[in-house]
Amino acid sequence: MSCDIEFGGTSLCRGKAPNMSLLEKFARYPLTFGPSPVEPLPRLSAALGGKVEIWAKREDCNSGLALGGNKLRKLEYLVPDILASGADTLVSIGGVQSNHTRMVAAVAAKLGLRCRLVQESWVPVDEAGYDRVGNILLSRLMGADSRIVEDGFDIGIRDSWQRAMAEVRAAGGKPYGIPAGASEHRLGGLGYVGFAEELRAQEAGLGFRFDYIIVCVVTGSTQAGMIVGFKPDGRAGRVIGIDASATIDQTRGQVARIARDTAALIELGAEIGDADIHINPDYAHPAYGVPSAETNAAMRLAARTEAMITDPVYEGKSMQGMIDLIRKGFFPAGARLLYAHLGGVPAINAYSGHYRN
Ligand code: 5PA
Repeated sequence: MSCDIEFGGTSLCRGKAPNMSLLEKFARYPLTFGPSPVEPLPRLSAALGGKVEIWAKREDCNSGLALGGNKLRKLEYLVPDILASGADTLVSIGGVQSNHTRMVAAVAAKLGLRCRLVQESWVPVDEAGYDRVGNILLSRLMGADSRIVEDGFDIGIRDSWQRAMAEVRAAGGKPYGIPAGASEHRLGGLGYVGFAEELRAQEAGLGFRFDYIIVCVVTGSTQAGMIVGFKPDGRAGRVIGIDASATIDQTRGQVARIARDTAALIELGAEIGDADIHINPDYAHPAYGVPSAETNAAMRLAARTEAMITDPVYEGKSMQGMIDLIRKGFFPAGARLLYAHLGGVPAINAYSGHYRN
């Protein structure tokens, strides 16, 4: 893959990231600060009985681009392909409060491209400001052409997105399509393979390995990439996906397919089996984008013990899942857990009514 963007005399695309052996042959365009921080959460661990040690890897603090988050790690591997395609407009899709579309808007601004966003009505909310604050506000600020449509929640390839690409073409533009969460994209799983390699290097410095990785899952390429990345050290099945889609069969199918395609793409040399894919469906209720009382309690606990802010759509649900699984004794005493904080905090502004008291 080619990349000819230069700044200050250095190429901004690195064909080979340090210690990224599984990804050596893929070009990467840096959008993040570098390895995201790993930090202990001692007060949260103590509040939950102190039998397990909880740490977090702060993907929410990974970049200076529009508040960062997991999508940037994925998009780092799409940008060389975007640049090689000669496209002038990025076209992507998500809900009204999509973090992913905010990140696509950020990448477009950074690359000097146009951006067309389809914001579907994924969440049945009626909160004042839902379509004005948080993620959509930031996307508008970055110059994206963000248009709200009525279609409901679905993580697959969407007609509304294909129509938007046709409209860009009809207007004389050259679109580059990025599906929801960058998941159904050939290169969408690579970023989180890199997460696993990055963590292994951090673990070497810490002098121990994490026993479990807890991660929120919806469109699937975050967990799928992790499964592939942790397969070589035997931890694929220790990646505990907490579903926030509430359409578990579709999410599970998408994770399995992306994991297998990504493993083939990087020539992993190992099969991804069913035992490598662990997704817990118990915390997505009552619906995608709607927090339960337990979600809000989990968000409050993380905020009040560690000042770690999570959102009601994604990370609040994986926090809820981790807390409940700890309380139920799912993890053996002494286990070290790594909570992957994937970002998403801007959306909390669209849910202010939940947190007034
Ligand atoms: C999202 C996704 P995957 O979609 O890769 O499974 O990741 C789930 C996830 N945490 C977890 C945060 C903060 C997320 O934003 N967000 C989507 C979006 O449109 O923002 C793709 C759904």
